[in-house]
Order: sequence, then C-alpha cells, then structure tokens
Amino acid sequence: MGPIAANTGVSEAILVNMPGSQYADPAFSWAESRGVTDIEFFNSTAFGPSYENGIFVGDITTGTLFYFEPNADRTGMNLESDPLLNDLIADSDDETSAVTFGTGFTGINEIETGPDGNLYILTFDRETEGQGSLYRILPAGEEGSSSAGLPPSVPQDTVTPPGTDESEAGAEEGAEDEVNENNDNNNEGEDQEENSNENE
Ligand SMILES: [Ca+2]
Repeated sequence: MGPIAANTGVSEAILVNMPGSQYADPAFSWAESRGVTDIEFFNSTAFGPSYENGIFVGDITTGTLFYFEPNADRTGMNLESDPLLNDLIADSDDETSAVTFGTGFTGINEIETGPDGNLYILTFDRETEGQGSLYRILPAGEEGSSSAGLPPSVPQDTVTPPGTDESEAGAEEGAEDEVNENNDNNNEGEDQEENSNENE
C-alpha cells in the first residue's frame, strides 16, 4: 500500500515483471481500503479556475467524493507541501478529511463531467438491491458572473443533492427526501462497516 518504498520487505525485484511492463507507485493511497470506482479529470470551468482540470475520485464503500489538485506538470497530486499527505497515503481520518470533497453518496460508481460543465455523480445502494441516484453538483451562487471563482456548494458533512431542474419549485425538496430514504435503508455506520468487511 502506498509507494513501494514505504512497504517493509517489498521491492520491485520481487514483483512479477511481464515483458514490456514497468512498475509505478500509486498516485495516492488510503490506509483503509476504499474501493475506488471512478476518477474524473474535471475538464470544465464551471466551478471556477481553481477546479479546472482537477481530479475527482469516488469510492463505492463509503460513498465519499474526494478532490485532488494535480501538480504543475500533471504527473501526480499537488501534496508536496502537506506534511501529512506528502507520503501520498491517507493514514488517518484527518488526512482523509483533508482530501474529501463531499460525503453521503451511499456508494459512488460513476463520476462524469456533464455537457453543462457540472459534475454528475451516479450512486449505487447495495442495501436496496442497487437502487441508485444521480446527483448534479453545482457551483455556489451559480446565477450571475459573481460566482466565478467560488467553490462548488458541497457541505462538509452531507451532500444535499440539487434538483434535476433548478427552475422547478420543490425539486430540491424532493431530492432531499430521496437522500433521507437512502439513509434510512442504510442504518448509518453499522451496515457501512459490514459492507466494507464483506469487500475484504
Ligand atoms: Ca499520510
């Protein structure tokens, strides 16, 4: 887990090396297995210039959306100046939080940049035989040019999904109901933990 040099007793020499193959360290790792399902390079200016070409990552186990800024030559994550994350491993909850963009997605299996430039998240709920939801992440205060440069509106703890049509009154309320139902079916943390055990 993490860069090979961080693993005692492991070196490239003991890896099976297929002809023409080469080893590369992971760009980032989580000490606790996450089940990463999708990586989206955000080719959009919808969230302002600081998020353009940033990297969104989602996991199926905890339904967490992560965000990483690529380094200047786009060969890895821009974490050099972070004393806890420059080892490219999220070892603790605090380190995981530092790269977390949003939570509460049940289980993420698809992230896409939409034709409108916004971010779309498709979820999968194993507790309800795979029922999923499609979320659209919008920039904060998207109306008017004053929103340029503002970060997207995603609360730290729980994502409130936007309605599928913001011009439709009550769309947001309906979306919130949907999330509440999902949470009820999830029984919060206990089942999540069972799920992660099943995966390992
Ligand atoms: Ca670390």
